[in-house]
Amino acid sequence: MKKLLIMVVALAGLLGLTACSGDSGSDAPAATVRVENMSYSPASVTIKKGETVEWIFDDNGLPHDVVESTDELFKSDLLTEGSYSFTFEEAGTFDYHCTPHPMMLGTVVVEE
Ligand SMILES: [Cu+2]
Repeated sequence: MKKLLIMVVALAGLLGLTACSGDSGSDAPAATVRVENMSYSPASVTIKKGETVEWIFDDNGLPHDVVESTDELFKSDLLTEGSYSFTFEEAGTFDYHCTPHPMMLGTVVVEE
């Protein structure tokens, strides 16, 4: 009986942990860009000021990065997997590219 109680408590703890980690709330990205097949997909996203874009790297081990083209406002590491996020605090149109593959181009439009 005592064993069962411990199991229930452990299970509740596990569920609580899961709910907590899944609830990233206001930090959840407003737009997600997949970096795959030598391109950004979608190549252009539109968000509002203060929102976050998340790039997910998944191109069969091929390394890519995400670098803002005018003055490197944002710049990820070269990544073969995982993700990179940037929160845009000002409105504008931000073009970006991939360092090893300059033909890979993307745009983030940030509205007021
Ligand atoms: Cu690339």
